[in-house]
Amino acid sequence: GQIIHLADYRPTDFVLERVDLTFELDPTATKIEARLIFHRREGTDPTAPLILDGDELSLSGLLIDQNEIPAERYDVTAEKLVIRDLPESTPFEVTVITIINPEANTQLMGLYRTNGVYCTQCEAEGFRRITYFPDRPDVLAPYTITIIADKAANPLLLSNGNFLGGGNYDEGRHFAAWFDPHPKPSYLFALVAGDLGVVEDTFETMSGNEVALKIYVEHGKEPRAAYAMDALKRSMKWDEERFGREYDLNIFQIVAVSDFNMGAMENKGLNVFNDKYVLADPETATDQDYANIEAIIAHEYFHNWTGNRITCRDWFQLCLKEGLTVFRDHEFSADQRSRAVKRIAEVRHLKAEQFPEDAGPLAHPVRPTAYREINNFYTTTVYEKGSEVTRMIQTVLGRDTFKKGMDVYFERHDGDAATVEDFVKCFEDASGKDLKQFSLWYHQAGTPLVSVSTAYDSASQTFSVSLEQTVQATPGQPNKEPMHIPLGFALLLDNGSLASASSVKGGDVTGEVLHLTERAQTFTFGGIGSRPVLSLNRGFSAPINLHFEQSSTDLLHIVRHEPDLFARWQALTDLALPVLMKATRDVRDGRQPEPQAELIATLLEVAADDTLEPAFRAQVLALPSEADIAREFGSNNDPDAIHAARQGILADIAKAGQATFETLFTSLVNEGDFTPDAASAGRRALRNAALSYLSYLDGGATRAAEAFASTNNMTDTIQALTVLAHRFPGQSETANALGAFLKRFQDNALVLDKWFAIQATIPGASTLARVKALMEDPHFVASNPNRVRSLIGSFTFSNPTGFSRADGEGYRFLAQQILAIDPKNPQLAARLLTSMRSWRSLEPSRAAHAEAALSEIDKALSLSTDVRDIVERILK
Ligand code: B3K
Ligand code: ZN
Repeated sequence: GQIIHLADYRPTDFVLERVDLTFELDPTATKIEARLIFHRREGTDPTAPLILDGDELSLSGLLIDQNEIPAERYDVTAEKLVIRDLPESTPFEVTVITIINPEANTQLMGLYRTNGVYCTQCEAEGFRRITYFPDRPDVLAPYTITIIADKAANPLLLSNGNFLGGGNYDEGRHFAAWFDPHPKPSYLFALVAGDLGVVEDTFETMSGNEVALKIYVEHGKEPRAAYAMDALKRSMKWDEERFGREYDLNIFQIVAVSDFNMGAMENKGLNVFNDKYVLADPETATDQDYANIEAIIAHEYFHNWTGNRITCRDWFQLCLKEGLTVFRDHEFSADQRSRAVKRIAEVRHLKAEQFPEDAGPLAHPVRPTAYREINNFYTTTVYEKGSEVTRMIQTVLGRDTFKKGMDVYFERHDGDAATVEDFVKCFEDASGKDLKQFSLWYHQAGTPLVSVSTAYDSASQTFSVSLEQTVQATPGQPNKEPMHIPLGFALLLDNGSLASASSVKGGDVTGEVLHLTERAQTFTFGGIGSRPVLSLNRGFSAPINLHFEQSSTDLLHIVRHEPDLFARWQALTDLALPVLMKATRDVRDGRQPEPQAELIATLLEVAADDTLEPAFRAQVLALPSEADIAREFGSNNDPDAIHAARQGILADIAKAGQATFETLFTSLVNEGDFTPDAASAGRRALRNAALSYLSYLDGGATRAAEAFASTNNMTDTIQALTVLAHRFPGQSETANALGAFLKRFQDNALVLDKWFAIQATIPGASTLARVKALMEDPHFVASNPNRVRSLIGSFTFSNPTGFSRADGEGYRFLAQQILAIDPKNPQLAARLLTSMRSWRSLEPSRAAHAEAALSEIDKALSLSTDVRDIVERILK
């Protein structure tokens, strides 16, 4: 694959007016007749040929206006169909007939079969695996779809839009026709056919239209779709209330399938979901599963406006729909749950996934300018940093003006394939502000580092804050411009109240936001009667690293007095990280780590504070992860030292807090039936955090085994099983519990995924052997992406001591797996390979092993473009 550049964008020579597709479904030879009406775009070369994309297609017919095209007027190659001598000014109809083999489609792109169900995935470039087509997001048309199939095997025939009608044919076949009036790009096309159960409901939109809601799942699993349906209705209501966006067809359908490369897909009116993000009940789903379902159902639904009604001009603009839609789903979840706890979880995720990407060889801007394989750009930078950039627009303009800008965007660009520049312009027009410097957030890769120092002068009653920003070089971007960084802040006084300055000099401050726009800038606040404590980047207003050597006294002041819970959590993290790093250095250098009375006392104070919500206390007790510590070091990492140091501190906390943890564990039992609401989930989280600490004390395994045996919901079951497996991997309690769990849930694929993941994340060098053995287990299904991710992905992404074992065997194992998976499913292989993205930050001997394993992959002769692209960028 060659490199595609944003600068080369130009519109197509032909305008597509209408699409009419007929599918004759067959497991190994499906026939597709595509009738496409085009006209030549005004002002383009009247001799230009029509160029259509294709991939692994067999062409069995080609006509213009119903007449066969003579062979000398067209060429077919592996990737293109080129047709010449087309009419200069009149519209014409091209008929393309192709034959494809859904059963043989292991890439899960285009039309494929999963558990006997026909299903499609077209984003980004899967439609070209169905028929020859201008397969790019700026070609929009209304679609009419006819599906013909065997009725007994496929009672259900679904596509986008509204149902037109259907009927029976001879030989046991039947057909259904669908029409989607909203012009859409091919990546939003979907077809599903098979035999599935359905859960139905209705929604009345704000202008009184009734929408039929249907969620299709495997027969027998209908009760497990109730929560997804509830989340869907709440999402539809929320988008009306918050953004004035109403649904626009008379039916909205979701299909859950078990083989899917990602989470879900927002096809117009017919979302296709990984069943992991649809199916839930108390017995089989954790609180995290419920939260994920709610967020992803909302995300895909919100795409109906941000993605579908307004789509992307080209794939460089991916963040236009993804970053914006993640922001919308974050806001939705924050409104449904606890805003502060949701924000903590978002920032944890951003720092764990996006910061390492931005600091390593795969760093790219939120709006990239070149790619080789677009599937490799569905990244946390495009999604999560893209969301943070949208959030910053709201922070810079204020919530009301942001809403006005969104209204302008929906009004101005409905029906368009738009760009990031179009989007930003709407906010400039709504606010009258120039967002040129702000837009660097879309164009400059890398996480800015802001260094802070403060000074208080009692004579002049001024408090000054000096800030300096730098952004490190990233691939292709050696030099960076200063960015506009909106920093939420508060000045906390001794008595816990907030100071309000009588004047500000040195820069722009609006409300509670300080705008850093220069490379170095000092803000001076006047009328401050006593030395305040600065709380900076409140709510994580900007996705940056802060270098601010705040005293532990000041941090403790924030922990106790900040009205903003997120800022309290941030301050606790800032207290804990240096302690964990110091302990890591001690372990590495063979010293005994010092006791950490102050940190431990503070954590226990928060843990026992019943005025704070349990979910927040659970987040605090989780401490920074091993990956957080590694990221903070940035280089020369030894995962074993990090693990040992962190375990030592956890054990110290457990000892000091035994009484507190006993109380939490016994008192936080939810009364009555299980409910997945945020408050109940928070109590479970805190109780399980206590259980985890208690495992460091005498009788820990017995207690965890008892907890495991007495749970009535999957959250508690998984937490107890994780404690057993991770803390006592070799003990009989663990073997018994793993065995009992397998026996009970062996018929439930999604629960089995958890069984594999727990074992794959057992710390230590011996887990590799366990992972290899589990690959031979009859329950391991190599063709199922969820299963591969749960075993191999959990191991490589979430088990630092197991994967990065000192002898490099973990990396060699991954290289073998990549080479085995790539020929069948390149997207899955490429995604797994990104678990190596931080290899250069390892200590030299592990880094050498990692490089050698990567070179093994690089040397392979027939890599997919997906893996080729990642391995070359990662090694560069
Ligand atoms: N838009 C899809 C992702 C498609 C990934 C293609 N490799 C799901 C989502 O972001 O909502
Ligand atoms: Zn999305």
